[in-house]
Amino acid sequence: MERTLSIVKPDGVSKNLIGEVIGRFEKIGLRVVGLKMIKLSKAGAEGFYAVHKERPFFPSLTEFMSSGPCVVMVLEGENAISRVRETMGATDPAKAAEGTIRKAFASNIEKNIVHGSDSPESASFEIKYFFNSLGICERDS
Ligand code: FUP
Repeated sequence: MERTLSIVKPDGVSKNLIGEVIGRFEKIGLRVVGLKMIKLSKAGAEGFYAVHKERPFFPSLTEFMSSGPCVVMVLEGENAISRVRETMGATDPAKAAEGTIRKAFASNIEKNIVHGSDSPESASFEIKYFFNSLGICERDS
């Protein structure tokens, strides 16, 4: 059993895709064990994406991520990290496979609707970034 952090980014929220994104994760058998809507500050977005702070796209990315509300969630299930990433598709929607969220809805490599942790280490950091233990519910089914 594995947990991962996913975000419906500000473009996904403004396109009314919160239910669509969560529904795709539920359809592949993942369980939502933590969920909330938040508006990141610029500093909050910079902290979340600190691993990318030297990249040229960092100022624009953190501006975008703090431009409107996001929905953040903890998902649980077998191989949750890789299955969320398969469901999302490639970072650049032009390279994303048919049937993925980004292929269907993303505008470009920055405004790409959804985030999912890329490793157990990043999942652990990212879940703690948004949730304490009170915000995560154990589920039997
Ligand atoms: P991903 O894990 O698919 O979200 O992609 P990365 O961790 O490589 O990048 C994190 C975010 O940075 C992407 F979702 C969007 C943004 N990004 C850009 O804006 N331009 C790039 O060239 C690469 C990433």
